[in-house]
Amino acid sequence: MGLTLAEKILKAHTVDGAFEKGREIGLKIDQTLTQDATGTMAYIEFEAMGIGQVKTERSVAYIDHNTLQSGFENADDHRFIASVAKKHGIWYSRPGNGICHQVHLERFGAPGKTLIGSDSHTPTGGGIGMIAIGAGGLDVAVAMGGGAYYITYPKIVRVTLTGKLSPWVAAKDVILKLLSIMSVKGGVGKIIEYAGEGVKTLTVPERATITNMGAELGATTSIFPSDENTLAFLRAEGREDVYVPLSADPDAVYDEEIEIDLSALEPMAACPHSPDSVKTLSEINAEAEGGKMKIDQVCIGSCTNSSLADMMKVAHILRGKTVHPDVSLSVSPGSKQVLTMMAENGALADILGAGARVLESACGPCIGMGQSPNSGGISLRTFNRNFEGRSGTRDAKVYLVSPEVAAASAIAGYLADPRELGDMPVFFLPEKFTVSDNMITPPAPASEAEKVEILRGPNIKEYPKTAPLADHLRAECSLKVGDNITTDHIMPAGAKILPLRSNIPAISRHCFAVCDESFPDRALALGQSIVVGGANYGQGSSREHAALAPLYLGVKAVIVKSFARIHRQNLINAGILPLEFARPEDYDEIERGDILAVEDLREQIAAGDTVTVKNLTKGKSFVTNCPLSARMKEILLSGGLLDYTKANLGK
Ligand code: MIC
Ligand code: SF4
Repeated sequence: MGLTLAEKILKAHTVDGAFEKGREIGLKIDQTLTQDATGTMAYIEFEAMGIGQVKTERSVAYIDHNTLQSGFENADDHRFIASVAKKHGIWYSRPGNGICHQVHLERFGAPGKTLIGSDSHTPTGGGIGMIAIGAGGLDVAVAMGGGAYYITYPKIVRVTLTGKLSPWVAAKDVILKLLSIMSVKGGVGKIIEYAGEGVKTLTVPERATITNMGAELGATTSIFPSDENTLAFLRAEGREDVYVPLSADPDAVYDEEIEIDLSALEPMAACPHSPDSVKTLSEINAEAEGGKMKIDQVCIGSCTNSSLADMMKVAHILRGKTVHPDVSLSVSPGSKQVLTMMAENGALADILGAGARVLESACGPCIGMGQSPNSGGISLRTFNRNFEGRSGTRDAKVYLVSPEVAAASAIAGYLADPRELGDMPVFFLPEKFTVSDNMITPPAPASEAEKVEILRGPNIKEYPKTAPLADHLRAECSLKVGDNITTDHIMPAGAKILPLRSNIPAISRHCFAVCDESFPDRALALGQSIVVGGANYGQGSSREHAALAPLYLGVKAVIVKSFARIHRQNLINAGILPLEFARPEDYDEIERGDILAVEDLREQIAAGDTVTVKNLTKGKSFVTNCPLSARMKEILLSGGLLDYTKANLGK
């Protein structure tokens, strides 16, 4: 039986476990990436493990999230990361060089390699045929130390693309379509593999938009074959030497198949507050007063849509026009490379000429670092997430759209269909990009690593205290939340909170702020407690802070209907019990304030896949599922991955 493309790469990298469906496999990781918002913690953990030089082929530390520097905290974190990188063999991409996923695709990614990154949009690398997976910082730290990265052998979904995109319909519309089919939880435990004739019609930046936003499906990763278009992209980067052609075997067997006819797609938008709330532009406008949805803000950029090709289309639409007086338009190109080429070819002048506010090449508004909309404002963004509150304005309404829709709407002042603009210009990728790696600092030679001093600021605090799993647990339910709780609910980001990413005691004051501001005080007062939630709990970001803040606040277990992949792993890594109701109805029987208890917890974990919980307040018991591999059981029993790794280092 033939193998799918994903299976070929996974198989070639499996170093632990049997390569069988549903089993846990340990993967050799070729490359890692971190960004600054998760990176400080990842490097604090890496240091705590006492590993010298990284053992990967390539590890890169990017600075792209926290670049406002409204206080000393960000600058201190950057200096810390730069010094750790220099000492331990990690390449350092300085602030201003661009968004990690865009720069990694341009400068380091390679077909057939494995990459894990402490950011959920790491699957962007699937656009050039990598197995690129988002993970918690601790998992990345372990991989940098040469440890395997464990996943459950995923289901493989074949998405067959036929036809060709019509003018003004974009790669963004392909992934929005898939989100409308699969939903934000449809990809959990799956790899999305693209195939079919339509693949050839998509360039690498378009493929990367699609694999990037595969994160919103909850998928483990997404991948495109490596072909002529991959070669053209790598050649333009001066990196054709890493090219290898890759595709699935003709007789590969898939667990699920979906077909999308590119020719049948039309411009769409994801409506507030979920990336899978997808409607066509005409459907949205039809619901608006006067048949046109007025807008207040447009933001173009983020790791989803900030390539040169995206920017060229935007420049074309804006050329000679002026942004509507009621709209604020910001544009953040994905990398220094993109911005430089826009400056060279005049696109930047077109964008500036129209009155756009050009921001630096970084995540910026996507993570709430500035550009929060006005109260109740309507914002069109080319980003990948529109969770409630993420923009920094609680009652703002964020719609996710393609750069074409964004630019056309910025001029019109309402949600506009770019197809009304007439002929679409054909934009060919240049044969050579303007390449300069002068903002990427190489590490010190291993022989000089000893001498490099690690520079820490006062905001950088240690990893929270952990303890081996207790034998008996008795704790109050300190919070009960509903379905689709995102990590932006659990541990919000934004300009005020992001600078605290290396200070768990301080950041935990904001834990669950979007749902219940009194949670941190209540949890601390209780000493230890349990959080209860609904389906797809922890979707979104890879931030392990969504586990570390609860750990610091004394959360011992989280009981939900179902978990998102990365967050569940982060809970295990932090030593917090991830339990799933065996009967979803049991969720309804628990109230905040109920006292819950688990007897012989260590024994139950060691013995099987279920844990029985007693609700002492209601006088009832219920069963929860907790399927864990033998390795994961040991991690939980030891009090988390850090303790487990320290104990097993060198074994
Ligand atoms: C995000 O898009 O939410 C982030 C910010 O990039 C996160 C990482 C983080 O929280 O630092 C992600 O997607 O993993
Ligand atoms: Fe940055 Fe936004 Fe991409 Fe996250 S999704 S890496 S915040 S640009």
